[in-house]
Amino acid sequence: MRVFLIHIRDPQFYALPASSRGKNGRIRIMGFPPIGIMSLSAVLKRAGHECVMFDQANPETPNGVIIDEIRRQQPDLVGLSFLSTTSYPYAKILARQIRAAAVHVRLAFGGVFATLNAELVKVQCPEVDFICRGDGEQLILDLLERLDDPFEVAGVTWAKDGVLVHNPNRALDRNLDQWPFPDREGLPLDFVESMPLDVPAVLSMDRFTTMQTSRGCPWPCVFCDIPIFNDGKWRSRSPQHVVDEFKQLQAQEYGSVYFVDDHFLLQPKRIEAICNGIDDAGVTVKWGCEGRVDSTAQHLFPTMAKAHCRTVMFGIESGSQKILDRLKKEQTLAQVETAVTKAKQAGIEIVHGFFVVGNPDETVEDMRATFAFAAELRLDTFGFNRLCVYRGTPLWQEYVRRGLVDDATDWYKYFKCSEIDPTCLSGSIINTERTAGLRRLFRYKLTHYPLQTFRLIRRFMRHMPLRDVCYLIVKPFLGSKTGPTPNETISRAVEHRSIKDAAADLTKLPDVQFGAVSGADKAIKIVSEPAVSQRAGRGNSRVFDDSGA
Ligand code: B12
Ligand code: SF4
Repeated sequence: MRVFLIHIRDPQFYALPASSRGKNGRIRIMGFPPIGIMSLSAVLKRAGHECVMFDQANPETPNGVIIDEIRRQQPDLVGLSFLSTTSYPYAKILARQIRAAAVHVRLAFGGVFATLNAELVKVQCPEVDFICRGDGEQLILDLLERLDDPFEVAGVTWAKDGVLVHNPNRALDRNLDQWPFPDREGLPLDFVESMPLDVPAVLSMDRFTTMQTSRGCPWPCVFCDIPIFNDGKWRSRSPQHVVDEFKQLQAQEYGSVYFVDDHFLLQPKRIEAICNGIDDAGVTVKWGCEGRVDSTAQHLFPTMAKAHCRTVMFGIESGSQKILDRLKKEQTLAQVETAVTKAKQAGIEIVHGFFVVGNPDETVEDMRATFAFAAELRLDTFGFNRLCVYRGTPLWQEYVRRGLVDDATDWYKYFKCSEIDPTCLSGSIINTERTAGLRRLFRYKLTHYPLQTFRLIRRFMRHMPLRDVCYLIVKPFLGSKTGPTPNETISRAVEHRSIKDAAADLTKLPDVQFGAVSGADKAIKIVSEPAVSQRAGRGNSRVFDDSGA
């Protein structure tokens, strides 16, 4: 069968580098590759299906081109893949454009946001036939066999005769080694990482890609939906399987790879085996990963550095123990210090700290403590984002209980906590404190760690255009406004992008809303109700804030 897979993008998270074609003729995109659809494409092709991928970052395949191809090639299934709340409006618009152009094509949504909001998404987007929940590899194969009768396909939310059907969850796939490596060559694009990513993943201008060696995380952080997406479990690929993928990357001339694992540092034996395998195979691809500061694998930082691990990123979140506890982070400030110090001592070139400000119950003193703490740590790079709340997280549930969000009407929005939670500092205080904190932090770094700072800036200059380096340095000081900035509003996509005109009418198509819940199978009667999409289309969704350093 023929399947089209489309990766939906939030334009904030990619850009075309100044010279947009590499020596190999492929268009170069600064951003992360769409590893979700690349994984599914490899699975489909191995099973004998035909698969064509599109990435909204590709300037040569705007929505109009994708739609023309759908009309021309009549795929059996078109899958739209998107990660988060902020890309949902773009997915919705494209789905409506496709439906308007190709009345009979089967449409599917997948990804974290769609998984966690499946029934609501299905009701709001009746033009999408299947909302696919959780891992997609086996699911998409099963779905292709039963497009007309998906009752038996676990993990699919769909509708029969106007009644919503939420098939049972799919059992978690523990045998990740059974799947082929992602189809990285199937798109005519080369990815490089650098700006506009707030986070310098590996910091190079080499051919860049991502890899997933494990899935999930069992910790209870209140702002995170990963434990829910993965049923609180952590699953991993075998070291040999990971090393074999590294060998393939080396053969395909990738220079750097970033692990999109939620917690790579979980299992010491596995990490050691991967590092030894990389060394033994003579692989020189640089890599980076994320993990918790309480990892028991810290004695392996030297081994990782030797195996070309260049970047380790920690979710530090706060310099106030009170706030760490409020966020249920289950880590101590002492653990943070130990992890960062050990990583630097081991020779990891870039140690990055993710921080959040604007937390519930956070005071000005807590914020100042966070910047002071960040200054003293031997971090190379850091980001201070304002905490946002997403449906599916424990914090969202708390806000529902406290009457701060309405699950029925707010589910597709996301909010800076400070905009809705009276226990947070106000937006203007947070921004003022953040700017002042960053100034102090930079001054401290320059005076106390001049060599480290100089080396870092030199490294940035080597790998990034001067314009981007300057932007990276001044960006934290630019965000003094309160409330969602124009760049941060989802409506920007609907109101200001080139797809505006084509999409405007389509976003006014009637949505549907919950009617009656009928029976134990959670089937829900769908009734037409025009208000929802127009609300969404008008862009009253609040959005996010993300100023990194
Ligand atoms: C890498 C990453 C990024 C990258 C983007 C990469 C890219 N290509 O666009 C960057 C750094 C840019 C980024 C940015 C953001 N991210 Co992010 N990101 C991730 C991360 C760590 C990994 C995603 C990934 O590559 N997974 C690996 C692939 C293989 O999995 P997958 O895409 O889910 O696909 C599988 C299934 O979902 C399914 N599937 C997917 N699509 C489809 C389609 C069909 C038809 C089918 C059948 C199946 C299917 O099959 C695939 C294989 O099993 C996730 C955490 C996570 N574990 O998912 C957070 C995550 C998705 N991000 C999140 C957030 C909040 C953001 C930001 C909004 C952050 C911010 N405040 O700015 C932005 C917005 C990005 C956007 N809208 O595009 C949240 C989403 C929460 C939510 N409910 O919305 C997550 C879950 C992190 C978290 N802990 O909360 N992110
Ligand atoms: S440790 Fe990280 S991935 Fe795990 S629940 Fe907390 S924030 Fe999410």
